[in-house]
Amino acid sequence: MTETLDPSKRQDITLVTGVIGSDTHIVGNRILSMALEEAGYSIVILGALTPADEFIKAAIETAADGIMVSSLYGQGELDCRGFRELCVEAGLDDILLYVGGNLVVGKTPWEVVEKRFLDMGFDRAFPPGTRTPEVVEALDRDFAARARGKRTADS
Ligand code: B12
Repeated sequence: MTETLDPSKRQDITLVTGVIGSDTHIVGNRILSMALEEAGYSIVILGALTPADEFIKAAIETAADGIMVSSLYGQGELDCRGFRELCVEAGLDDILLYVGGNLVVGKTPWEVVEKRFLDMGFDRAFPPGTRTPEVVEALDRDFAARARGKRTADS
């Protein structure tokens, strides 16, 4: 059986959300932020048009446990390049990094796109059309795994 986080523990976990780069697509990020808040997680909402270093600054200031990056406008790969390295430079070596929205450009298969973001150091990348209960479930599993000293539930 896969271990999952006790929902009462979600309030102890802080997640930073935002839309990276020059991307103005705010709707999905807002829905995601509200769903995570409703699930009980503590959410720091940066909104649209957020430079990479603003995510990291906010994560340091709030002692965040994870960063949820949204990207839809097709520049996600460029905007997210070096994101994990920026986290490491700032001392956030182990912070959980998720990315989602619409990361696919053209007809590139999802598996190829996903691998690119995982290779960049994101712990999980989510395909277009991901529903919020799936995100809550992944967070619950990963934070339960982290409590046992693992990086994610799948590692
Ligand atoms: C509405 C819209 C716009 C609006 C945005 C209004 C606003 N301020 O939000 C406007 C008209 C401004 C716009 C502009 C542009 N857009 Co537009 N837009 C869309 C559209 C139709 C819907 C996006 C949306 O709101 N979806 C609804 C929400 C609920 O879904 P979502 O964002 O995917 O979020 C869900 C999940 O993905 C997930 N999720 C989201 N973020 C994250 C993060 C994490 C970590 C996780 C786990 C999950 C997660 O949770 C959400 C809840 O289920 C899409 C096409 C589509 N049908 O998706 C194109 C689309 C995103 N746009 C596109 C493009 C190209 C543009 C422009 C570049 C067009 C242009 N040439 O000007 C500009 C970019 C402007 C900019 N600088 O940002 C392309 C992107 C293509 C790509 N990825 O390669 C799309 C896919 C259209 C297309 N098929 O070509 N757009």
